Amino acid sequence: MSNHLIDRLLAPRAGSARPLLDLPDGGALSYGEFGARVNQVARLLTDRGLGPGDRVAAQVPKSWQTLALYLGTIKAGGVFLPLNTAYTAREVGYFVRDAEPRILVCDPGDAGELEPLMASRDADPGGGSLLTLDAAGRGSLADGADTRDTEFDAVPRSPGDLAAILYTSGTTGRAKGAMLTHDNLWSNAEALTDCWRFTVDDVLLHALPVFHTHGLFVATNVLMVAGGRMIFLPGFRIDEIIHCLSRATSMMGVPTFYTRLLQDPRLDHGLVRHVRLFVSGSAPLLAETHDAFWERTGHRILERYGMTETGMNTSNPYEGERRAGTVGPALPGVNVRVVDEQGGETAPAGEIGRVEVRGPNVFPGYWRMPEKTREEFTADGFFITGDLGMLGEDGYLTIVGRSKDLIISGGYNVYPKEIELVLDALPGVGESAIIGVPHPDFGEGVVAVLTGDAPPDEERVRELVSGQLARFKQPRRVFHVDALPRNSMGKVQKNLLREQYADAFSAE
Ligand code: MCA
Ligand code: AMP
Repeated sequence: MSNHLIDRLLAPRAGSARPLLDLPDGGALSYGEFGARVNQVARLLTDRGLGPGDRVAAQVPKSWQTLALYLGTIKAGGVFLPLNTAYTAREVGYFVRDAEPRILVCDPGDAGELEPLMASRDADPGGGSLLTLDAAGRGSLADGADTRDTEFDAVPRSPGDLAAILYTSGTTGRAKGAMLTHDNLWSNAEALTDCWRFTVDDVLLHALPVFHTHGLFVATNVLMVAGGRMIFLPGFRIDEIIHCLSRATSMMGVPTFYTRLLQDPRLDHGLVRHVRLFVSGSAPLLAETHDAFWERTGHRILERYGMTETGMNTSNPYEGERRAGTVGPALPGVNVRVVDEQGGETAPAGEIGRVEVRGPNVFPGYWRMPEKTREEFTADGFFITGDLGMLGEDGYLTIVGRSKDLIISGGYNVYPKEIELVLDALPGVGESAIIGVPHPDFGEGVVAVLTGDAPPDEERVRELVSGQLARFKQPRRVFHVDALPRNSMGKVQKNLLREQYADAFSAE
């Protein structure tokens, strides 16, 4: 038996001198050098007791060593569990208790705080389940890998075995681990490489974080399947992006990348003369952003639609019309349908309903949550996305809203319930409602509306929640009201609040 993902993603270019990564320090790494590092990491993890199906959780800054950790884990038969670097120790604690990783890798600066989480697991053979990796790619993971053999026989894994778990928060406030199989990742990478025409000649500008599907699987896997190279940046810094764009052939980003680029006078046709493709996703790209980018650069941004649970589902075409405001037709092999809101009949073309998907990209379920998994699939095997959309006669999907209570801020998902639970427990707060309203940079910004005898002001709320919630989830505006508006069923009318506070960020 083979290792399904590794055999397809890495093995074809094992030992190759072809460049894979251009690094921020000016260095570069070939496929062969990267593959050798993956082997060293796989060996280290195995020596530390990692067995098939064991989880490796990682809350580490972006570096090429993070990518080696991702594929080293999978090559060693493990399951990779990346965590947003913005999460607090309290948030990480939940994931560790829920997923029970064999190994946790963190920034050396966080080791003191996170060590107790793993202390109980330290009786494992090889000892020491906490490893460290910093932004420069140094730490005990790197030190341990340095001395290991550069050869490693991949641990056999079949298409249906787990390769990764990615947590997504839920409407109940409790995060769920989406289990992704080797074939979920492989089938999606293969389809996208083909649809978007990635080849060995591609140079992808990679400025996304590598703890989410977009930056980790879509960008990285696609480039590796194609045999192309990546300009691997730690994050989105406009000067660096402008500098690197002149030698890139492609970029993948969230809408904020594009609105920030448009604000920079250096963006013009000349700057992007080598670029053949700009891709946007993770949040809605406004038609006005699409049009403005076209006017400034001559490029029509290709918008696609996906989810953590499903990878990518639809994409505007590489050749053919890239229609602003739509996310294009279903990818080959993926079934997308829109059903009426009661979940009954397929909605006629042009009518709004629930978006449901089925295909090799769709995850098998949530980690240790069989009930929740059952609720989110239909009897005929479609995953209920929680998005509302409509399909045109020609198969183009338009996402018009969400039935799930979700805010997307700069491409990060924020689930109101999780924040409301924290705010409701603060002294002086009666109850809280969290809403998302238009934000000029992040698309949507988080606003809290509070009731109570003496509710805390904006600054105090920030202080009180800082150890509990990652910064991107914290309310950027706080308003006080006597009572929250409710309908006759007693449900908070968030639509009214969204209207009332629609201009909360208009001055930014
Ligand atoms: C940073 N901050 C944010 C966000 N990012 N606040 C709200 N929303 C955000 N997204 C806060 C910081 O805490 C800080 O707050 C201040 O903003 C500046 O932080 P900084 O690090 O300088 O921000 P940045 O580097 O400019 O980041 C903005 C960003 C970044 C480039 C838009 O958030 C980003 O790379 N987002 C991409 C997310 C992504 O990859 N999503 C894909 C997941 P303060 O100063 O007040 O402390 S979805 C997915 O994978 C699905 C499957 C899909 O379809 O793709
Ligand atoms: P996540 O759970 O972080 O993977 O976020 C997935 C959600 O992001 C989807 O269910 C959509 O609501 C949203 N999303 C992703 N891509 C797009 C897009 N191109 N347009 C609109 N919404 C999108």
